Amino acid sequence: MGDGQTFEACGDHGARRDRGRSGAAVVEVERLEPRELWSAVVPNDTAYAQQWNLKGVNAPAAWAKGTGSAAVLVGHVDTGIDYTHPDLYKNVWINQAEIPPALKGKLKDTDGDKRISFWDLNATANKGRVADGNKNGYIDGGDLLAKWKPDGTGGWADGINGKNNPNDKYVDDIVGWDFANNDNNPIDPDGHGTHTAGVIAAEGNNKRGVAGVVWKASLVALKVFGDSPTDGATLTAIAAAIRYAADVGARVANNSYSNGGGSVGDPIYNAVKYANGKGMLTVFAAGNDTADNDRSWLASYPASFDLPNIISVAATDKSGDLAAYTNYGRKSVDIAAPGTSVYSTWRGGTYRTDTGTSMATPHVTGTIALMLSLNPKLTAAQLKSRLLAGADQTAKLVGSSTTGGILNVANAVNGLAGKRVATAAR
Ligand SMILES: [Ca+2]
Ligand SMILES: [Ca+2]
Ligand SMILES: [Ca+2]
Ligand SMILES: [Ca+2]
Repeated sequence: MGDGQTFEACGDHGARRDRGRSGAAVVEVERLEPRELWSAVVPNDTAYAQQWNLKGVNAPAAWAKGTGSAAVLVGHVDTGIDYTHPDLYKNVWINQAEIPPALKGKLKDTDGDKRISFWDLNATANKGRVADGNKNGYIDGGDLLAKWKPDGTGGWADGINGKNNPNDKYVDDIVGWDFANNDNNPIDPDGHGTHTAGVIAAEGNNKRGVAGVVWKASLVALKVFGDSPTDGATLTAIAAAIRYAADVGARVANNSYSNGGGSVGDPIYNAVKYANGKGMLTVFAAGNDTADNDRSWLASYPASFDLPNIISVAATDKSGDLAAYTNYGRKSVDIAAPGTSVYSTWRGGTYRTDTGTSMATPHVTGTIALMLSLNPKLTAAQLKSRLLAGADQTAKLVGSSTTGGILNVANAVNGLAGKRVATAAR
């Protein structure tokens, strides 16, 4: 800390708003496969009818092809995650390096993805292996973060640093890290991070609440904001979180925050560049200031850094118009996604509607996670170019971004391996 600069979350919840820019797209378009057409999948989540945003990005057609995998790690740099939320707990990452050695050989990988996730821990085959310490009826991050007890009644926090990379300095980082308080508990005291996490990967088709863009994933909970609603996030906390995500193998990280300043070589710039070397995409909110990010004196950062692994996201409303608050930029913003009145998960196991480029950004992150679940071999450049090439260009969005279009999840997964329900020329 003490770097004298703080960042604000890009929701309307106690945070500032952003807008984007537009410019000549330098989109590398690869050969497009014949367009496939799938029948829409309608999940049974009780509040799904309120999720206009998912239909708005053609997610239901993409779900015919796949719905995600816990093998895909998604860095989540925000106010934390309510990892006990009934619609999110299974999709919180478990650091395999921090599984207590005494338990490691006893836990069964029930879905064959070569890792132990909360999906596994809550399966019958692992019943009784972990105590439901917080007594909510399922095994979640709160249970694992409890202190280790040899009799099996505690959690996994044994004070031993299981190494997850050569320079690991994080003890008992079981589900992520709190970079604001420098501890292992990234619980969300705010709600903003729980909201963006739900847009990415709320559990879908579980007869409860909402569905995420992907229904199954491993969200690496990286808390960078302080505990008070007015607290910002420091450059050093954000930079450390981005590096952490890249080091543990996340291929994409969500970043729903922005600041008026940023410079080449600052800690965040260097962290995003480091992530690029590790093949990790960073998806950033364009900002909520109704500003043109192409004009350097108005630009919002980190979204506006000129680095190849950044995707900068503007927000649209229910009518498909560019949202009144969103930043835009013909050259510096890449794509738009729904950001106004998005219903998702909230702290304390609840749900609510929120608005901002913060809410638009996780739609793109969730799409990248879905693409990776279908083909983990895609490079960061391939993921980005496919996603941008699939954008639906509309008259309302001309000039607002490099693509001048809105996210289309089905187009993004077009041509990737997966379960095909129907094919047609379009
Ligand atoms: Ca597994
Ligand atoms: Ca529990
Ligand atoms: Ca560790
Ligand atoms: Ca759900």
